[in-house]
Amino acid sequence: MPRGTLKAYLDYAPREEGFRAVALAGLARARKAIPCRFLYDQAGSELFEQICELPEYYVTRAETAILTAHAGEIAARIGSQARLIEFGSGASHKVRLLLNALDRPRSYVPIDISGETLHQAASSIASDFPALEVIAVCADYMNPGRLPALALRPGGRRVGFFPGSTIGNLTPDEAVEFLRGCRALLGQAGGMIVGADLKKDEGLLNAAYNDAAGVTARFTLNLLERMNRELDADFDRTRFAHEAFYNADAGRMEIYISSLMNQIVTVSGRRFMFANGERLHVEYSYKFSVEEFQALARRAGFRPVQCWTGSGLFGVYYLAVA
Ligand code: AVJ
Repeated sequence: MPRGTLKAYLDYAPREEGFRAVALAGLARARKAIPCRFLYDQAGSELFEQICELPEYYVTRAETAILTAHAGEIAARIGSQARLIEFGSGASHKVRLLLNALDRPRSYVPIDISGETLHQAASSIASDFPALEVIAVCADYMNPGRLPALALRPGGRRVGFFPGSTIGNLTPDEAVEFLRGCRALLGQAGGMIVGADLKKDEGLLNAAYNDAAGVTARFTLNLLERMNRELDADFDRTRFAHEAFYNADAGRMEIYISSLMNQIVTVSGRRFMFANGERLHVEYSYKFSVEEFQALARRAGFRPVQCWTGSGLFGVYYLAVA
């Protein structure tokens, strides 16, 4: 095997006609909704990168600070010669903090649906960590139970990595389902490192999703432009607004596109009515106390081992397969 190159690139991406079918079904519902994964086309991914730099959006900085400050302790928990599997690896930035701290990691398996980004990121990791076996898997990581067992179950201890509070996009029941799938993939001796946002002052939360520069609004409303580009839709984005607020009872941020007037929009030749003030749901972002998140992990068959919270804004959890 040549060192410093990708060992394998495996393509299990669904041959998606997906966006059109899912968007049309979501717009036809009594409560209109489109799943948040469709926010991340090229433009949306670039806008999300900008969100991560916003003064109000503490999430990425807080998690990176924790991974940086505690990389040694986290690496000690993971142990030597581990196989690291990242769910939704994107540009593979954060994992470098772990790889630098780990004792002789054996392999890194980034899983991401976005093939081009995945290939670039995995190749770059492979050349920067020549002793590491890098196996890139292009697939929908949200169904870990259905991932190709052979590629993902190489010998050695397997540890999952799921940073970024992406788990907060799922409802608690969905998150438990997801973690159960991970557990099956990781096997008996396995473990999991998960980043999940903490509950905190509502003012801070609302500011983080309603930034003064309006980047988050552009990110949300890009979904309308994506429908215009890809689904022959005729949304006028000036007739809609980004709306984000903390729902304290449910413990989550709720993000919507709301209609500023009564209007009819055409998508793929089908007409949809929006009433003034009607909302199209695009995202939940759940916030957990340490106890809540650890209870959720237990429901999924994990034993919470340790949690790092840094300055108290964010939680990084080490979970062992129970
Ligand atoms: C990428 C899901 C963690 O919920 O904070 C940021 C997405 N949406 N601002 C989050 C997001 C609006 C983000 N996650």
